Amino acid sequence: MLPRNLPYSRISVIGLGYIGLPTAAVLASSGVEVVGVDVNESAIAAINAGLIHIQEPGLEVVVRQVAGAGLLRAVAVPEAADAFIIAVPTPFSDKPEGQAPEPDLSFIRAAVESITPVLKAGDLIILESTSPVGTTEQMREWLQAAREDLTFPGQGNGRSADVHIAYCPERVLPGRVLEELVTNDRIIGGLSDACCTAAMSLYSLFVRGECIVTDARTAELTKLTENAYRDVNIAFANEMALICDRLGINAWELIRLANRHPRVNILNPGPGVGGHCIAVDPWFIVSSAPEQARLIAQARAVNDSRPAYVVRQVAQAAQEIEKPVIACLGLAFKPDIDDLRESPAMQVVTLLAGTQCGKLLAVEPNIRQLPVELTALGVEIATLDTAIAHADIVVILVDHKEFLQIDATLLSSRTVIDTRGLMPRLHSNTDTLLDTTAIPGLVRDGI
Ligand code: SAJ
Repeated sequence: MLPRNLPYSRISVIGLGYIGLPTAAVLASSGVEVVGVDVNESAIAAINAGLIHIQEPGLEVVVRQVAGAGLLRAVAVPEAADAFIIAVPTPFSDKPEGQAPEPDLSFIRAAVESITPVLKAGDLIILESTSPVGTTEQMREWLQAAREDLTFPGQGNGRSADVHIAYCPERVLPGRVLEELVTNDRIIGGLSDACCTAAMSLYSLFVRGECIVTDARTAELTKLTENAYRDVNIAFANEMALICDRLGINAWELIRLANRHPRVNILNPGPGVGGHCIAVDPWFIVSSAPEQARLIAQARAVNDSRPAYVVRQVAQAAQEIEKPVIACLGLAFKPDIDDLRESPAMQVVTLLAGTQCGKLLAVEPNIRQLPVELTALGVEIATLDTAIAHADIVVILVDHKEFLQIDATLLSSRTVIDTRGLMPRLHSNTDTLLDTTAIPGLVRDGI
């Protein structure tokens, strides 16, 4: 039986990807009817059968329950609803060298245009997609142009406008989406106070964190700031790793010691920053304020230079060995996920294949098949045991949980290039120390 007094009887979620589908499922499990909309026919079919087309722990169980109970349906064309949540991608379009990439709002625009025919007075529209400052206001202009019969907020009619509009960014971490959707605080940026109130009542259906109200522009920049902050901090760690390499100091040890200070918390260096958020969102700030966002742009450059740096280290090690076999451990953009998109590990393996410095074996416990682009380059997929057994050089690109179980003694006769600081964690398993004298600096071995 449906709970009584729900503020919205039907909510539509436009875009059923990594954010939209979990949001739709969690909303539906609060008892409200949810209609999900997507352009991907196979995703629609899967969801209606209670299955999922993306990987996220625990999601399939929830989707199966709510689809089975008739609370979640997926369709291709939007239907009338009381509230619409837009969760579509905002990629950036590449620009010539030296210019900041520009955000591409075409998916948001298409989503807005798809709901205009079914929009009615009293509806609420929420944008969750990461967006440059001003997008929510731009959305209002598109809506107003398409529906002159309705009034929209922000034109001196905030309280009385027919339709409410708010920007409420998603902030969940892939791998912990179901938990973070409920427990994270939410920023609610309305185009008017009434919009904030309307959006608040929607999120109160499932959010147990605090909902904090602001205006739409501040909410848009808050989301971008969070990811730019993380990018800049990772860039600092990556820059310290470079400095350590230069000075012959172990970066992991350095960071561990510096972090013993009560007000220092340096992040981890790595082979680069992957995923669809942290490596992208800072550009939305840079493109809005290029003169001011100098540190943010520089951090992007530092992080983007990491894969090529790792490749140079491997190529140098390979020169010392005749016909080397190189085992690349991990392809995903971070640990314990199967997502290879925008992955620095993929970039390293692809660039390495281009150097033809040795035979490449890739180990990725979270996928069944190697991506065709790597197969085409002659890279072979291997199990962890086989790869280590045959390798002259082992390149650790992702700290997947499977790799934490590696017997460190098996690596003692190999050159190890550890981009994730995994080696010290192995040593604590085995109490075995490897000979690192041939391997200066951070990236060659993290001991
Ligand atoms: N990374 C490092 N060193 C670190 C931490 C991360 O090199 O110390 C790398 C990872 O290996 C990965 C990349 O950064 O390649 C990004 O991973 P992540 O775990 O930092 O972040 P995402 O992209 O999975 O999720 C981020 C989160 N944002 C923040 O933590 C500020 C998440 O909360 C957002 O919802 C998400 O972006 C998003 O959708 O915007």
